[in-house]
Amino acid sequence: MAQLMENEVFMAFATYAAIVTLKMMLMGPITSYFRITRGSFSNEEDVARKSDEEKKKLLKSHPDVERAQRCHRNDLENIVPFFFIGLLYALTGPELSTALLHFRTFTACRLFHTIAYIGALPQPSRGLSYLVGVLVTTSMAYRVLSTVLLL
Ligand code: GSH
Repeated sequence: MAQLMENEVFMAFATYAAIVTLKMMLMGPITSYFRITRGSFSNEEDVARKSDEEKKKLLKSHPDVERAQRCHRNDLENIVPFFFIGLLYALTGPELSTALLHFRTFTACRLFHTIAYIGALPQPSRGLSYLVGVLVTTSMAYRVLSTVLLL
């Protein structure tokens, strides 16, 4: 582990993996914020102290809460694969500049995807950020597979 931490590509991966993981974790508090400000809860116990009339109003979905949840799910669909593929990719010994290009592009794409999704920006902004992120992960997977298959 100590040896890995001296490897520049692995250090770069650890940095960007931590950034996108923290970004994904931020979706929880963002969803909570929308729940509280929009008055939208899904569990009886969350509104236990309210009157029956208030409960009826609060126990309903809200488009902003659902949007934040979809954004969170999309992060899971993309950041979890980036984490595993990126780790394997870092172990294949790529050039630092190429690795940084992959990690930075993916990170920028996921940050922008969240801004586009939560801000409801016009398409194809969100679609493009998603697509470029997928291409980055696919490119890293290609390097992993070609390295392993040539061994
Ligand atoms: N699970 C995704 C979906 O249902 O849309 C697969 C395709 C995807 O991730 N598309 C991007 C997206 O932001 C670009 S359009 N989808 C919205 C979402 O996952 O809620």
